[in-house]
Amino acid sequence: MKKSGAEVLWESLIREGVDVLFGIPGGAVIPAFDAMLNYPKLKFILARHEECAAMMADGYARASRKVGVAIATSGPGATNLVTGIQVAFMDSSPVVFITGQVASNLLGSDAFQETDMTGISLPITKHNFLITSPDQVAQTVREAFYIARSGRPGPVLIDFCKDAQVAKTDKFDPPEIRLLGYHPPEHAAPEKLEKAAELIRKSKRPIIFAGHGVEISGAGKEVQEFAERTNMPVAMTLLSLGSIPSSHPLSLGMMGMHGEAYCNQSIQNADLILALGMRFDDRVTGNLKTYAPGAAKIHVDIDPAEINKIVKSDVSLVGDVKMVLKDLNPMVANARHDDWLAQINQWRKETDDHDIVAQPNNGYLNVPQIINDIWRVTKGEALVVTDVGQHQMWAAQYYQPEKPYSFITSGGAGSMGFGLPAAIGAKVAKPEREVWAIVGDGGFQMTQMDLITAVKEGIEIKIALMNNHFLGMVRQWQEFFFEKRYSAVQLRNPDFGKIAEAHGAGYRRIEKPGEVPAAVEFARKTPGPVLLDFHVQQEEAVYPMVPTGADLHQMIRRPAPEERK
Ligand SMILES: Cc1ncc(C[n+]2csc(CCOP(=O)(O)OP(=O)(O)O)c2C)c(N)n1
Repeated sequence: MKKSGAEVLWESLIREGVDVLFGIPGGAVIPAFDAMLNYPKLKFILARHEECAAMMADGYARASRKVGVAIATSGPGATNLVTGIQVAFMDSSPVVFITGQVASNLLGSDAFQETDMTGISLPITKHNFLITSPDQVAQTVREAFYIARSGRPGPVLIDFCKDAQVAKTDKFDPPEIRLLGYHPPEHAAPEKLEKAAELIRKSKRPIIFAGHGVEISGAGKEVQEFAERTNMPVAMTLLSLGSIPSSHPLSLGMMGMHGEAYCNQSIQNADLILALGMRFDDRVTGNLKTYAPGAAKIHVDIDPAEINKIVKSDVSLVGDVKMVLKDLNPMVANARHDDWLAQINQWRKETDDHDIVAQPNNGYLNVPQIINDIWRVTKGEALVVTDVGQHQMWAAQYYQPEKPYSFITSGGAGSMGFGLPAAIGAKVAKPEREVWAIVGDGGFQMTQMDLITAVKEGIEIKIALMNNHFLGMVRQWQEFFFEKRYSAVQLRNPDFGKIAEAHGAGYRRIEKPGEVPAAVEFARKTPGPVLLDFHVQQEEAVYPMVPTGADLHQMIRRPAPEERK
């Protein structure tokens, strides 16, 4: 018996292991949504904005390590996904986006709600497909999932013409993958491994960089073992926090613009960098001309396009981080670097940047303190999802995860609005985990409409809103680099209590430092989504900070306690 293209779509998704998807219907996908009713195995979560659906699917993918799926109609529905697609692309997140498209005979005619999604999404997807016949559906879905999750993961778009959803086909059996020329590498070349091992054996001041690729390849354990055996400290990127436990003595915490001062000092003084699955983003390197000047560089990445793109490597190992480390491990002897680690610990002692005790005790609520309280109450075990801004950097500094897959944030794209929907997706993926969204008042207002989705679906997320009445991160830049000329950063905020109430979510307003732990407990005990509205000090800055383009060790440091307000 023949099946419609829409039926083949759902059956193919189920075959790929999909059990939940996010989206909003519309004219060009009504046939697909109609057929979905026949597959009760699939849970559909109706978002209020396609951007949120995209970010929910992304949060789901990052928390579950499965492929996320979001679906939208053509035209405005599809273009509303674009920011979410870009976020997934920049952070190598495996999400399959399905968009309705006008009937194939209308393509290119400016038909109602026609948008060239192939053209629009080309630079921000790993791959995209246009389906014009039901015969293509099974094959396309199979390949889309394979591409999204294999090698360096990424978003894949399937643009699905309406007539192909309706028309019938007898091609729905599990197809073979036929992707000529697409062979993600796993193992690096043996002669290069030997060169890398030699550099590691010779080095006196080595450092490991753990990038997002460590989490993607599930190599946290291998990295930790390798670091312990070779006695190499580990610096992490924003996206790999938790890939080795933050409390591990070899952990240097986060590198880069708002990274630990001693971490950046270590990088600048290292004689060897072993960079694992990271892409040397400008937020990480600072001035490239003076970056890690004395260090030989070994770059491990599954994507050959990343090699020598920003930082020239002495040895490049193209392969999966986990496989490469497994191969490299037996080639490198146990080592000690006592002098080097003593030096790093000296730098560590000299900085009180991340010392909560040294925070100003001026009666104001401050964000580091709040995040530290959430960390203490949840024992560092929660899955934290952040929005973008100052609170994101403070969360990275003060919520120190012990486990991988515990810190989800929009890194490469840095997209405000990500926190709430991604937290919803993460909680759907990991219902057994405590999920906290840490958001700013600016970013929260970009996607707060989807609070209702969390309420309706009974999704237990706890939201810590850092309400400083500013677009804080931009304000900080204006304070530091534009002589405090505040342009378009002051926020007049709505009554968030009424917003929470309107959506049916729990709420508490917090104004004094002593109220924080009880509020966190209140959120944990109250069923359903809860919004904690922290009225924090308005003009605080994130320290340390490497100004854009400055040398990595030229950080603006936190003023001494007596100089603080
Ligand atoms: C979609 C989007 N628009 C604009 C920006 C630029 N931007 C980066 S941080 C920021 C301010 C964030 O303010 P808020 O959400 O209140 O968080 P805070 O920095 O105060 O913690 C802005 C406007 C962005 N990153 N993303």
